Amino acid sequence: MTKTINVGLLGCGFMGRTHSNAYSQVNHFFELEYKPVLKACYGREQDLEVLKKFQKMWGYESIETDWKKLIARNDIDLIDVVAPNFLHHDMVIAAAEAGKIIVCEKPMAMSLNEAEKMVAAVEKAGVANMVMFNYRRVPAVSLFKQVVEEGRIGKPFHYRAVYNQDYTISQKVPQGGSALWRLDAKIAGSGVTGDLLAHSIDTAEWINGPIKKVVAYTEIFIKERPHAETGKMEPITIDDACMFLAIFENGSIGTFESTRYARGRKNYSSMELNGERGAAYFNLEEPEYLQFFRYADPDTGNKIEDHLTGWQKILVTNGEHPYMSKYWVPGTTIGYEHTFINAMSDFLKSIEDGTQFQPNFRTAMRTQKVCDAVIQSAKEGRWIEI
Ligand code: SOE
Repeated sequence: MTKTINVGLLGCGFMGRTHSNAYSQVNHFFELEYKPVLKACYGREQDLEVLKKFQKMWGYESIETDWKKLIARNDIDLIDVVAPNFLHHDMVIAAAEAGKIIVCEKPMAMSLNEAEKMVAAVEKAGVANMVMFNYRRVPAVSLFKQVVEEGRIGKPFHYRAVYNQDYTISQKVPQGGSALWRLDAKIAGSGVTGDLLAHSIDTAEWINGPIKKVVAYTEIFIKERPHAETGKMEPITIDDACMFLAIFENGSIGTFESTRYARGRKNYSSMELNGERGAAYFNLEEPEYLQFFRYADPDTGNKIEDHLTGWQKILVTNGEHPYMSKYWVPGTTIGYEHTFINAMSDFLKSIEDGTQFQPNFRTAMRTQKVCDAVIQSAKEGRWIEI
């Protein structure tokens, strides 16, 4: 029997669209006991026209311009927080106190201090909770994790993550407003560290285990930008670029790099792990491929003697690949939006089975802890233990 879950969405921007699409599509591809119903969405009074357009396009039954009122509604089961970062803390705590299921977009908070309070609230309420780190659910990234778990990489030595974009190079790009709040530290918390490297850190710890310590350098290339709402020049306080070294608990060492000034790169997230028995590489500009280098047999550890030994570029679209049996036929690709659908399916299944979805708030708090340590390290110029 299908049970409905009534969704209340807090925010109607880019992430509001990706999450709404996931709720609409998930039951078309995955057989689940639960079916999300788009019950209500929230936007600010001053954005009423945007909100109404959003409601119409995605088919929400109603709108609210007061998020507290939306959370208080008895006909809402699940609160999805896709508002700018500075609102996550208050919205999540209110949703937990109201006993709602909670979905929250990354980064979960502005700081570790906020994240700790959010974890305490959701755990006290005992509600199902997830933080949307959608890139774990790219089939090729899930396959990357599987390859590691199967022992095909062996003892890991190097982890290398990059997450680069190029949309802030021009001095004319303003900060703030509904489109560019990610450049305003009061709204976003941090720059590329929370917005982009949070993804890389989540995936890295999922694939290669906990990070023990970090040392970082951040840069602000453009020191002042006009504010989108006032037109006034204001100093930039977010990190435009960030690089850090990481030591993992398993003894491997990592490099992480992120910038919004990498001319030519739009959403280039890549990761490579080099181990004793093999290596794996993924790059979001070719999301349907996983690259794998097989050096030794995972069972015996013996070198595979072969004059054709080299990198394999695996097209991750077969039924035996993660998530792919739910979509089309081998060789046909899926896209960015499916990473959210896959995550939503896993979340609904975890509610059905009574298990903990990963990453939940507690797991995401670790990523927040690493992000905070990275920012602190860049400020103090020293290694920080996690
Ligand atoms: C920023 O441009 C952004 O939209 C991030 O906020 C998302 O998390 C990332 O997946 C794509 O880029």
